[in-house]
Amino acid sequence: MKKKIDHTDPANKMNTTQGNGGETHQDAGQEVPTLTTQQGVAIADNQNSLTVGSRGPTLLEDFVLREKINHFDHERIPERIVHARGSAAHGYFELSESLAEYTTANILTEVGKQTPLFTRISTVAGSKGSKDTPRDVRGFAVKFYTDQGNWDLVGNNMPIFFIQDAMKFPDLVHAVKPEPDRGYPQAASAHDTFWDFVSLSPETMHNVIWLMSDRALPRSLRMIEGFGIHSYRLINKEGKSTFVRFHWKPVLGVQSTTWDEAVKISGADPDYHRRDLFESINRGDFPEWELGVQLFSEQEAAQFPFDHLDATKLIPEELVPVKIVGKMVLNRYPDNFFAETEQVAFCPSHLPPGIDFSNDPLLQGRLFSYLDTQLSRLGSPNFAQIPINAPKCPFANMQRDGHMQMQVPKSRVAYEPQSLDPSMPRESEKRGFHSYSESLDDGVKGRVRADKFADHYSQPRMFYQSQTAPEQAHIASAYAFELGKVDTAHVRTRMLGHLRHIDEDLAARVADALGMELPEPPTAAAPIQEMPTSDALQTIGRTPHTLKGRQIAILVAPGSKRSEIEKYQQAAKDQGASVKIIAPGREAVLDDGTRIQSDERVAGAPSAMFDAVVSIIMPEQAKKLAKDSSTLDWFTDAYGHCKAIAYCGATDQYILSKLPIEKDAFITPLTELDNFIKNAKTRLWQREPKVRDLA
Ligand code: HDD
Repeated sequence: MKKKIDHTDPANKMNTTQGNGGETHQDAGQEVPTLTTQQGVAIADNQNSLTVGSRGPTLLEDFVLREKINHFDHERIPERIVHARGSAAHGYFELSESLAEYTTANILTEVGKQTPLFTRISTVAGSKGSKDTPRDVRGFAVKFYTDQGNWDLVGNNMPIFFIQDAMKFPDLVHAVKPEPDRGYPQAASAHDTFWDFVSLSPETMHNVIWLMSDRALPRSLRMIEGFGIHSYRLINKEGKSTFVRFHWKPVLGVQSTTWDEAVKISGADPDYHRRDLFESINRGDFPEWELGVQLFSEQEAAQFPFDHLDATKLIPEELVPVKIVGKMVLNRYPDNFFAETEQVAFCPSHLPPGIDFSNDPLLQGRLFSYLDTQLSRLGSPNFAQIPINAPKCPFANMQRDGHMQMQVPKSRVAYEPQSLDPSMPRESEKRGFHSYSESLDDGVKGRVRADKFADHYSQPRMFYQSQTAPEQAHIASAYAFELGKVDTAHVRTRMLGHLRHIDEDLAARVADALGMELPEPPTAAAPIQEMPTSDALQTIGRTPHTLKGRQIAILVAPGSKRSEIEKYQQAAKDQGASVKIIAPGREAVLDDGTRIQSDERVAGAPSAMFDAVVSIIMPEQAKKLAKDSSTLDWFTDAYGHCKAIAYCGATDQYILSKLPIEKDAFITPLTELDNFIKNAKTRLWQREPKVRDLA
């Protein structure tokens, strides 16, 4: 006899989904909705298929089984061709300073107004299931549901892009994605095809050096900047245009990890950034960014030593200051990953009246690509009707039918002009979107690039020279690591030639680390200009000394002193940090006989995941842990990653003294709580050359 599953057993209860609002019944005293098919037919048995006898064949007639399996078979949709791995949150934008002088877009003119939005932050190269912490650019896409229609500001965490013309995008992406014959590497630029392409495309040099910098290794998605990159236009009531570049400045400041941390985190927690976003929003620690604008006229742009329509060029903040006009707050994690984060469709072509495009050839190509890609990804031109994509202001048009049409338009009229139905929508000269009336005299058709686009080295040079010494060392080491993974000698050599144009010292450091000779530099297409350095381009130099948004780990074990743990917990929390308790197990009995729940086991939570570490353990436990390699790595890595460490006597005697750790000002006994708190707000970068052979 077939065994029937007991439906009243709570272990066998299914989760209910939205939309199943049908019938309910009493189950163990609780109202639960009845499980139904898609047609609303109640399901009596969700555990067994319909068979002939208990051991006989399954019947084709079993519509419950067929519908369930059929839907499951089609659950996956194509992942995004780039930016497949992403995490998102709902929130709002609030304007603090009106830009009414420059634009008619309400979102930028009505001070105090809150506009709902959805923001998705992504890596670029990896697949949907790839790790959160590769060396990569981060996508920074914001969908504002403005009352004049959706505005998608689709940018990155770096203010420039790899290429100048959309024509090169498929080549760039094919070069960085896993090599097509072997299917690897995943989520990595450290391979021959990427470096082959970029070394043959000098326009990529600027974004490549950002990619080699600490900006490509964010500590948290809450600690990255965002940039709209391209110049856009703001259009005011008189139809006057002002160019604008958009910036997102994280309220927590910019912070990155070291490469070694990123590598270790990716093994310990591939979802490190997603988890951090989820946890911080759920504990009410809402990520915030200020929106900044760089505003400039056509005449001012003509004086820049570069062309602002070239997306490989940033406009230094010292040249055009960033004016802060509002704030974005992310205060709600999505309810359902697929419905929201996966199905959200950003298109740079989505703009409200008062904002317009520039002629940047990269942006112009994007205006086609995003709308197009949603068709293959989401399967229908009706993707705008999916709740996460639909505008929150009224919308109506004559577009009809198509796959998965959700609307039921009620009229005999589906065309314009018409005179049969006065309730149908009509165009509005007053409210409608007007493209900027730009007069273009240079009307010769051709595949040409502006001469001013030819300078590929001045800005990467400015970027490198603007960095602090530890950051320069990280950049040199990153080039050495990545080129060290390139098997083709002439590709490595070609890259070293480019580096000579960026900075001779950088080139020499990388060549030395690779054991290679420096080649002659290639001919530069335009003279290399000496630009003033800009502190705004640093990461370490701009990381605020704070515990806000950071996380401290306290290692405890059976017998640890509760009073000490609480003292450190409280001090960290007072400064805005969150605390995780790490222990050999998931529970431990403390000195006062009470039991503590740990957040993680030490074997599963390397110190790379935290900003500073504390150890409060008793001698017997310290002796035991001194034989555990993950505990030893915990301390060695905290030291190697230049972090503050607070230790108790037993930790010192049985663990630290056995490790290659040289005591310094950032390694303090438990009694020096204040010093630990001060140190934990930053890193002791001077320690780094002692622990790592940087290029
Ligand atoms: Fe792109 C996705 C950012 C150039 C074609 N891009 C995508 C996303 C971001 C960016 C953040 C993910 C959006 C999301 O979370 O869903 N892309 C950029 C930036 C660029 C840029 C900042 C240069 C300044 N992109 C670019 C070009 C093209 C594309 C030149 C094509 C000609 N991008 C795409 C795409 C994607 C995309 C293939 C993949 C998924 C999607 O659009 O919706 O169409």
